[in-house]
Amino acid sequence: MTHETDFHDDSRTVGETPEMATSVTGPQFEPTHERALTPAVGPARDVDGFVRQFLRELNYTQGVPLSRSTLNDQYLALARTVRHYLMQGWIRTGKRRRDAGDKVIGYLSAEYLLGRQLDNALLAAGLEDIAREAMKECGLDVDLLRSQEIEPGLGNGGLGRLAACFVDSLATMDVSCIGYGIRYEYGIFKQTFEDGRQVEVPDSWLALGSPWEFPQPDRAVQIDFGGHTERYTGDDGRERTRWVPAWDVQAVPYHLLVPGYRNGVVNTLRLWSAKATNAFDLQLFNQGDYAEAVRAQTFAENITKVLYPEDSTPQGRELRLQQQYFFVAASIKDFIRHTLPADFDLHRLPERIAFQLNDTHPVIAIPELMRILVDEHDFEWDEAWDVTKQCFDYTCHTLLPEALEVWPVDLLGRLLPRHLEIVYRLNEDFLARVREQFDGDEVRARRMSMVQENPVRAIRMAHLATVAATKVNGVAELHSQLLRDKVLPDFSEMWPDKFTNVTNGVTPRRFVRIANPGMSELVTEAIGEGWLTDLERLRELEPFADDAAFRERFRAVKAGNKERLRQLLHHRDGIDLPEGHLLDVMVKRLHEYKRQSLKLLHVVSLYQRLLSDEVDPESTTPRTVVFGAKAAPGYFMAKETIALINAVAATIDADERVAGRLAIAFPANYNVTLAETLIPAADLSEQISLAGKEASGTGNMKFALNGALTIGTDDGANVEIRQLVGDDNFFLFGMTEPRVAELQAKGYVPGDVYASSPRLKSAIDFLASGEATGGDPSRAAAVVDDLLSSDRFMALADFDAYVEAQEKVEATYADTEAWTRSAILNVARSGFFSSDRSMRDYLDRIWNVSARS
Ligand code: 26W
Repeated sequence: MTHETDFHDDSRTVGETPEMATSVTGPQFEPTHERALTPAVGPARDVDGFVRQFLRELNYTQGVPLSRSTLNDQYLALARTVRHYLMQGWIRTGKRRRDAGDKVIGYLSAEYLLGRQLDNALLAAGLEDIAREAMKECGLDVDLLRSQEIEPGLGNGGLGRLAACFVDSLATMDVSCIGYGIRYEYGIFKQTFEDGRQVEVPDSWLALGSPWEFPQPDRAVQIDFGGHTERYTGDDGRERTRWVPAWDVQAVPYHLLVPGYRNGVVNTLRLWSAKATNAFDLQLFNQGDYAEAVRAQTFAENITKVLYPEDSTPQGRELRLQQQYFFVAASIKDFIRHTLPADFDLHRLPERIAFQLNDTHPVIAIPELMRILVDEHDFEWDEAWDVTKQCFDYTCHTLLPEALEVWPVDLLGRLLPRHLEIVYRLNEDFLARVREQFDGDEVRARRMSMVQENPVRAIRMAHLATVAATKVNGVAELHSQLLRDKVLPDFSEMWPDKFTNVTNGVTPRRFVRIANPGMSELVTEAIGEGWLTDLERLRELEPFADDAAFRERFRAVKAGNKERLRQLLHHRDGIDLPEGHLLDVMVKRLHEYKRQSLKLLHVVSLYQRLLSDEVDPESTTPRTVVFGAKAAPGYFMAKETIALINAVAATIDADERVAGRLAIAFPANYNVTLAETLIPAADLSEQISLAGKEASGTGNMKFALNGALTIGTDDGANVEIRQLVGDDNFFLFGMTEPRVAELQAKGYVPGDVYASSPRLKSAIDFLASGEATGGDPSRAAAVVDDLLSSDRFMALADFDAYVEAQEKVEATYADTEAWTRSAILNVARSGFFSSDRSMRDYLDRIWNVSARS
């Protein structure tokens, strides 16, 4: 240590800058004393100020001198230091919003897949260089400290990551937004492989400290469950209902900071944690029955213990419904009680809040708001419904019928008896309207009902959401169209104007600037600053696609990103990626509709080609295929597919004959952090779902923005990506959605496809024989049997077209200049896919709020 940095010397004063001097007026803060008005001053924005704050955190919060500190101590102190710089922005933003009485976007989402916080906070606050220097002065490496952070994985996949991108954009656009969600103690499981099979390990993301959250136990709210309802006559002589709950828990808010990009704005994410109302039963405890004494506590606190790792197949579990009600009830209560002024007239609620329902998971908020207005605030039913309808909008994120949530009425009635009554009454009113408008069409009424009768009586949450919401949107053009035409056709006939599309987007701060600093620098050099908050400006790169020197530099950046990935996989997974290969990447949740099996069949086919005498291996394009995917723990076929990919990877890896030509890597535990290194390194982006099944995809956008070319079907946002980047810069293959529907209607027989395609037959036979799985045919049995007998997602039907498209990929890749040109054009033409644009669309067409920037 060269500098006197071991212990913070408090005799030195911390620099003050006048612009930072502002008064701290928290929500309930009444200054009663002169001193209370003393401005809180943040640390000086220079290396010295940063070092001082860092040492203060290390010494006084972590309680260690630098010389005795562990990496984790240093990471926590660094995180808290950066957090310090954001606090004034947070306080100011809150005050400004309260003073202005802004309408708030209440984003209700059961998932936020945030990714690491430190990198984003450093970028947003503009502190990257200062932090680097400051750490260097302390003899530390900022990159090493950044890599210590365990990302908060409070989501499963696309839907949760989208929520994280959206709150980032809203802060960057200075829109008043509170993201409401659940503080799961354990996020999405950590994936490990044992003998190639997925094994789930709990994700203890809080274990080593959580420097980004602020608990507010004093703002806990009570959430009720169970019991029954009673009719009674109110003082005014009116017949009323009250809910007499059987048990309750406390919802404790934790807030996280959502910093805008270099605009001083810091919005809030409010995540709820469950705590028992009574820690334990003292009487039982005193009798010595310790386990029984804490039983209630364990029960209550289980509500936010763990994220359900199911993505798209809801299990209808009681605990999941508890989670859903828990977080929306807490959020609405908190908003009314703490965010609105005390005397606020709830008739005007829609002027102050727009709750966005992120899929059906938070839809129980609709009857909850009705209950609050009718039972607790004496609203007339119709009056309450009028207010409620104006407060909600609903986004659907799926097309799979099995992903549409339904809650059995016996479960709902047991857990939330009043809510069930409310839904029944809403449904009665709604069906009366349907019968009136459609001539007493009973069949239609049954189709549209919020209540399904078979196989069990259950509430269709998507119908409830659609009836209540002012606007209902899908997440890509094709998806929104299919939502109108196939999923909710009766509703779109009844209310054509209710339905709209907002194509998803991704935040360029995280997925371009942080993930791909090399390319970002190159872009800035070419077109100047400003594109990171105005991503359509990437268009200005188009002419550079024809500039040979620029292409050369673009390739150098890609090569650097590949090298960075090689280093990471070497250290993280012990995987040694070959150099100089086409890097072909398929990363996303493992699901049959996404068709990882189709990619695997292609790999097998490539392997066969290399082993055959027909092709000179030297003439083929050396290729490394990288998979990344988690399977829902109970999803048998998904887990079999993972095991099969790993078995094929091991076989190919061990086969000297194909060394240097073909490799497969499957790093475990694909997450946001890995995505940030993987995506910028990719040459080829695999987006090969069965047309009509992938609602949008957002990985597809991240790849295009980082200069990978897409091989994809006409599905989800691929359609829009191809339209924008141009047919010449996108490898399209496969059936279109109408063709899929036609084939399905006709009766799809995978065996016929197998029999009629020699290349497919050969790949499947090879796989079935065990030759691709180290001689063990049992490894491939489940997947092969399924493909041949049912192939629900028609992988076989698209196989030949896929292989042909891959041949085009190879031909194009062989022409380095043409490939680079296409890659640059992908970047230049993908600015549309910024989540800032998505947010602008929601603001203009759904929320009717304008952005400040
Ligand atoms: C367990 C029930 C359940 C049901 C559906 C859990 C999760 C879901 C989600 C809707 C699945 C999901 O994440 N959908 C994805 O949302 C992304 C963001 O809009 C889209 O880009 C993906 O295409 C879509 O699959």
